[in-house]
Amino acid sequence: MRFVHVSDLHIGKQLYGYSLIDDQRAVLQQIVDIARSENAVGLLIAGDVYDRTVPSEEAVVLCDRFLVAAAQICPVYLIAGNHDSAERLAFCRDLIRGERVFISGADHARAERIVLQDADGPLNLYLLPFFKTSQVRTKYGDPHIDTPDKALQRVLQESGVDPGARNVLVAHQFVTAAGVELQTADSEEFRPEVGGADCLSADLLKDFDYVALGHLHRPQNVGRPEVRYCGSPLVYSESEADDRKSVTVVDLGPKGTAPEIRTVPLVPARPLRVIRGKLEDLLAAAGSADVSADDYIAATVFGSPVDARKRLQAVYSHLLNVKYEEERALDADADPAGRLAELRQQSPAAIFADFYRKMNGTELTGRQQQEFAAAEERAREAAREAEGR
Ligand SMILES: [Mn+2]
Repeated sequence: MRFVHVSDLHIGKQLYGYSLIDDQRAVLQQIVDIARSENAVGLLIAGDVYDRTVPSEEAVVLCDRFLVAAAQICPVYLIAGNHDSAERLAFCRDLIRGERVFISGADHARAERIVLQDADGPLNLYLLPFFKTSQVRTKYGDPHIDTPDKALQRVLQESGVDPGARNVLVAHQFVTAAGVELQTADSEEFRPEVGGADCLSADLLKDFDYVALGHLHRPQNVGRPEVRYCGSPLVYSESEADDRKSVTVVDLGPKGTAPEIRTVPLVPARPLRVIRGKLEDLLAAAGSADVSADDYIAATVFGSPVDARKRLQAVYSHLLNVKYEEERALDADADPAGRLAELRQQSPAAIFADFYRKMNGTELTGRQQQEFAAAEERAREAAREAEGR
């Protein structure tokens, strides 16, 4: 049974004031085309369908066209992510199930089961909208549900998962496993907390033959290949500029056999490029092999040349942002050993004063200088004590 797994569409998203609707229309068409060429039996959309709980009109129109087109290829199964309103997303859900669009309900504390059939027998597909621990605690009136793992345990118990059956889960949460460091991106509004206080443990998902996850925008597996974030279909922040976005295609055979999992690349209509260098070089780069004048451009300019933004804008039609890098930092890049030798000549107070000036654009006050001197003295004392021991 072959599924195409996507997530984090964020339909209606803007990037530095630019509407991404045309880019999204193009990439959603690619997803429909992939579902067709792969002969998928289902398109799984693992949450964050929209970028906002109250999506714009053009976002609703695009989502509408996308779901209609996709449902002509194969059934569509979608859940609400943290960016969606589960209630709004579920509009007319009971009606449109008949048209092969299955939307998770507004109940955050239970996964809905849909039973599918193929030559290998039944397969239980569970649709679980994004939930918070507090929602599960409130729903079941159980004060002991005070961690994400306890909440998930209760949700799975209430959902009646049969370990012996073929099971697939569609969910939108932070999931982690021992020894796994989640790869985050700047376009995710929330980050998994250090130490994993808001992360669910992948161990609790052992009864699922595949877990189609959304929430993280970079494709990645969590512990085992069958617990997978497929990632967002487009680059939604500078930090993802080098990511290759894709959909995940998963083939499930009989229970007990490992599913076959692979990716199919998505090609952005307008790529996002990060460029960095002297203003003249950045202006000259437009139209080179690497950069096109109508790409989305995040620029870092060396020094602080006059009218850098204006001049870049005159060349690049989709300039996102301009950052400046100090000449001093450049020298350091060019000659790190020399810079280090120079720093060693200076007192800690002088280095700190210089750093403060760069960060804040103002000088340390007398009081702040005293504070620093006191802190430095305490540090020296601590070091002397440590040596004496
Ligand atoms: Mn998201």
